[in-house]
Amino acid sequence: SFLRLATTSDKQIQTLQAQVEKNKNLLAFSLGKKVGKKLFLTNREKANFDRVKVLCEQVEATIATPKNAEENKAIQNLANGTPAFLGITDKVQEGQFVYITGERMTYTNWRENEPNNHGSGEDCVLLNNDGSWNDISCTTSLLAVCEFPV
Ligand code: NAG
Repeated sequence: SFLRLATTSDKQIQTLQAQVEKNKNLLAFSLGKKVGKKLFLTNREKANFDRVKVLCEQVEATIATPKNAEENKAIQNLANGTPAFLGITDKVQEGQFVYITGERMTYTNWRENEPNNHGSGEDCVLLNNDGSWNDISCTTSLLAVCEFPV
């Protein structure tokens, strides 16, 4: 038959996969801080926690959640002196900080005497410009940093 289905060949798929890898490298190099399988990016917007959560979800990412010192440092460098939200809260149970994905925390970097649920209460987490963490009101406007699986 002279009718042919428009299928994608293995070779074309390989070419596309290679191009996707190149694009990832380009993004990581030009914009982000890549650590292992995570790429941290910011749009430089400052917003409250719920807004930052939505901003990240809209691009199929999650709020930056450092799970070791290297990731914490990468977010700190990207934030470049501007305090940022982390994807950690104790909204569900006061004093029990957990990842917004629900899992228990495996790494923390609290500043001395933090978390302290200061004032009328603090259920969100801020990454200070020195890399240390402080619990803070979720209605505070802080830098939006998202993490992308790469
Ligand atoms: C307050 C902080 C609070 C922190 C305390 C330490 C704000 C709104 N509140 O200024 O999170 O625990 O200092 O003394 O920044």
